[in-house]
Amino acid sequence: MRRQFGETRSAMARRHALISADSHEATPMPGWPGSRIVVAISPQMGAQFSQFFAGMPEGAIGRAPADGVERFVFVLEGVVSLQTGARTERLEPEAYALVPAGMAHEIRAETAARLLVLEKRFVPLAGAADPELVTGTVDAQPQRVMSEDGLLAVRKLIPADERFDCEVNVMEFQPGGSLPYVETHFVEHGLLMLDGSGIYRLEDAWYPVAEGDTIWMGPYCPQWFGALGATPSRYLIYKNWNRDPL
Ligand code: UGY
Ligand code: MN
Repeated sequence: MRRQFGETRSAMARRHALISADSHEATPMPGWPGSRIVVAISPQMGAQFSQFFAGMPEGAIGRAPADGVERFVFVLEGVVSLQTGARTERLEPEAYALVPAGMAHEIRAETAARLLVLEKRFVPLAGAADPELVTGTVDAQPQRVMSEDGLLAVRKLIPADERFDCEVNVMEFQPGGSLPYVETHFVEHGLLMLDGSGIYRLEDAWYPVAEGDTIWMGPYCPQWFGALGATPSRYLIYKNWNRDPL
């Protein structure tokens, strides 16, 4: 990308956005003193959640979001501790946590760290119990094959029951693997390319994408991905889930 000529792969459309790292813009964020915050997805573009990167120097603190907001944290680099009441979890790269709305907590960078953070207003479900704190690591989750050719597999990071109003999955594509069809659905997605590269179809545009790219897919954004290159591709993908659209 030739930045001196004003070029970028970042693109904004009605139902989708691609944000490549060359166009990241840091902003201050209450609750994250001293951290480098880059908001990649936000309600300002039409999303009903926010997704940001937090670059934390060693010793930096991240405080809880506003009341009613749940938070998913994924460690990209470094080590953080997550303190909720008397419980402290150590999170290393590929570890994650879903902190329910209203749960007091603090994130502390034990080393310089880089996090992906997703936040949304929790949608309670009448009759369902309150969600609990979820923590885990990607490789500890079972891998389910999703395509007849065996080239696509998924790991689900959040329990599938109705207490939870969202899903976060890691989709893993062997070279040449693809989504089996062009999806169109009412749920939206926040996506981060973790490894590899490929072509993402979003609405009527096809984009080359690679590790570090963020994608927002709004409701009904036609979507398809095909993995390219000699090594597997992986992405982390959020969706609102388990709730009636009405
Ligand atoms: O779960 C999903 O909707 C997922 N298969 N979508 C996607 O990868 N774009
Ligand atoms: Mn989808």
